[in-house]
Amino acid sequence: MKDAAPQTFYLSDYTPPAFLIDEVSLTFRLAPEATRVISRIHFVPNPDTTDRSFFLHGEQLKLISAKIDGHDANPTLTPHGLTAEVPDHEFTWEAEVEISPATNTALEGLYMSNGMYCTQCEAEGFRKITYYPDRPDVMAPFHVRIEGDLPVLLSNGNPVDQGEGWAEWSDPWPKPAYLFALVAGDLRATSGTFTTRSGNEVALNLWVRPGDEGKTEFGLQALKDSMKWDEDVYGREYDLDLFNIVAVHDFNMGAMENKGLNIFNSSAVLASPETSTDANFERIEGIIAHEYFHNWTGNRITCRDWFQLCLKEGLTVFRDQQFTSDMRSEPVKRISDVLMLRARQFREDAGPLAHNVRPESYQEINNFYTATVYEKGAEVIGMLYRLVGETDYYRALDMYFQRHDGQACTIEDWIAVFEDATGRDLTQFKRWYTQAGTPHLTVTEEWVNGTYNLYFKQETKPTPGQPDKQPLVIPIAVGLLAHDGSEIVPTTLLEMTEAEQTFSFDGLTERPIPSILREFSAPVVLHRDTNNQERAFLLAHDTDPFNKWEAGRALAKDVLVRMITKGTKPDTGFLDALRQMALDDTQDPAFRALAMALPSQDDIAQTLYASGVTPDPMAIYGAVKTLSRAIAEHMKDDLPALLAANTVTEPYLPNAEQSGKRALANTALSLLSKLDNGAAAQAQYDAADNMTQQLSALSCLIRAGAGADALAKFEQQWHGDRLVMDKWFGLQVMLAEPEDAAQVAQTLTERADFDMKNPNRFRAVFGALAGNPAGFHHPSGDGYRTMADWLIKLDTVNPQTTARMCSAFDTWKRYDADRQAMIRDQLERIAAKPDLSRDVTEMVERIMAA
Ligand code: 0A1
Ligand code: ZN
Repeated sequence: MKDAAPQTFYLSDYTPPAFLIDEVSLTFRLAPEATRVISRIHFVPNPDTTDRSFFLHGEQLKLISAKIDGHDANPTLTPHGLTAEVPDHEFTWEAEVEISPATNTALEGLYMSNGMYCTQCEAEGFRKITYYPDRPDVMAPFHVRIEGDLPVLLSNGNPVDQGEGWAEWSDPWPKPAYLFALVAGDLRATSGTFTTRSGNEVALNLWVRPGDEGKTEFGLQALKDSMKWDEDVYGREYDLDLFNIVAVHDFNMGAMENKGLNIFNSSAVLASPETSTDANFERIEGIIAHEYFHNWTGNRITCRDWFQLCLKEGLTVFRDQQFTSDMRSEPVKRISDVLMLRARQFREDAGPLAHNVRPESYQEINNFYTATVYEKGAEVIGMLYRLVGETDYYRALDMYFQRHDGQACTIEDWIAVFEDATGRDLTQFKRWYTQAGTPHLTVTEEWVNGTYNLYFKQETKPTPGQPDKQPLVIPIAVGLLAHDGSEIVPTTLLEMTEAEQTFSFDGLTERPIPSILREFSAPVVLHRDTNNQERAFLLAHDTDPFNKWEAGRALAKDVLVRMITKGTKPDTGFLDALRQMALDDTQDPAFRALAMALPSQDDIAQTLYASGVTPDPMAIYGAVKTLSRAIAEHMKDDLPALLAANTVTEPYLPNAEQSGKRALANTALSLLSKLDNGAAAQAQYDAADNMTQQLSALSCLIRAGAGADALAKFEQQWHGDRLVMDKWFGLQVMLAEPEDAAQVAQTLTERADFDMKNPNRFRAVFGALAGNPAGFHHPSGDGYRTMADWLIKLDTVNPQTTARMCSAFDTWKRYDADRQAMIRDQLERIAAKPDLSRDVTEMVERIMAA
């Protein structure tokens, strides 16, 4: 059944559930197209409300039978569930439904992937499994029996009993339905144990399909490291006898924190040196930590409703960022996170999809698993951390766990904990949750008689539905440097609360050079009238690694913007500064690699647009290419030595030290390939024994126009490995010449191993098309057309992934009239598709409304 007009849900409409549940028993009789789900649920009237209406969510279910206290329930079916007459006291609901996992290509609810059964219930997938109050504030202990002719049958919690063709599981921790999970298949485990600090031995298993056993070791270690870290840093212990992780090939997102049974996209857990890059290893370690950390921030304490999603996601992202920074390099992690934040979240905040960290309405909640909820949500926690300080932060967290364990909470609960733990009034701070858009912070300086004044002004532009913006609390970390490079005022946290505010520093003997927004202490765009001489000074002398990097980045942007808008040549001041940084052996190689990377084409487009210039993707592409070549030529004599000095000869380890060196070596290689037609890259390709080196060499060869041979060899070597082949698909589209990109993508879809039902493969091709800005925005319009063709096809198969990919079009307002018209045509074409999903309808409407 399709709605005439999709319903909009509002935060302000929240009402508590009429009934709570104190016990759930589920029996699954698995069959690919006719799985039976038998439920027995004990409902109790909710003492907190007088509402006694009974509604159960349910979608795409075939109801076989329904009873209340043993009598026919005679339910009334509605488009989204059912209602029934119920007693005004506790009662037992028993139902049997039939579902078809084998034909479930949306990958929500119970579905099949590569011969195995698995589930994805967040946010609202459980209603596709059985009739249930599918809302996170209804928490219950689950007992699950699985019957099926498969060797491994898993669910949440601890195993109770099992026999030939059946298994029973019991999860003692009350949980919302979105954390339910079931897995059944022919799976192999890599096992380990972890002893908690109170002495409980936890069995750990990482389950994979036969053939993938060689890729589990790293993930298992990452899990152990995460368990230990959460004990050491947050005092959080694991609370079951067993922790299972399962890798599945078909999955819409990265991974899912189901209680005791995490389900992972295989790309987010399987790793080996031969098949995974350093970046893959780091991402996997972070995602395993993220899902594990959810056990406390998400599962033990969950969200009252989906508007509160950032309560679990912002905090858990912040925690996984802390973890990675402890495991690896703090500055490198911070720089990478800010790069990601700016690329995804600032872009979102500046366009038609801008929304609050805590949204106030939605049509399809799956469309709000966004960079704003996750990454800006984490930045908000980071600001709280800086404002209250480390000690009070952990004191507040202890209070949060103690006060709210077992509850479904709101942002108000979270803020109240910080107010109670620190005595601060956080009323104004809370605006970070209720006001969309990235604040622009402008600073000017003044030097009067030994006093140095920093005058700040904050401004947030209107966003959809929010014309007026209030001043936010902005923690601004500042340090002051003398002209000899020494630090005269170490990092100090200024707390800005007004729209305009001045901070003064007395008793200085010379006018300092300021280093502002150290560590990127708030998610804002900083504007400061400065010059390249000062930027070069900060690049050389800033003691704050983030701002040191930021100075280099600002230099590069300035050079690129002038090349694009004024037609200037790459300037030698910049080239010298970059060279000096690259060759400075006192700096961490990973840092140097980051400092040498030019801003992305999308970042430049975003910067130009923000300064009132209509970006031309082709001009940006050309400028980046010219500048990279100029850097290569400027460093011609240094590159071979830089490459050699950073080439790791020891056996491959995916650690920070080695990966930093490889990153720097690969930066050198990519510059060198602009001068030697790919000769050095070919040598590296032929000798490579790990994916990091193999893939970077392959990229260099493709860029140098000499990739055909290596691409063929690569395919020959890896055709049996889906995850590696995803890289092969993606790279060709990502690195295609602008005029070819759409055709390269289209041609790849014609291969037998292009399967649009597999989100990883679809994203490999079309995520890469969106990630090739000059190709996607090519004046022919081919990029837009090809993308729309495939989004229309995918919508019927997998609405959720289609909707996420619609954001490729969310920057349309930046571009010239021709491009805007072409994009609108494609968006209208998508909107006109018969039976367009609710997910995509909402996305296209929001994007076009701008
Ligand atoms: N909670 C998961 C993310 C997730 C969300 C939705 C999903 O399917 C609709 C799947 C996973 C996390 O934050 O990792
Ligand atoms: Zn999460």
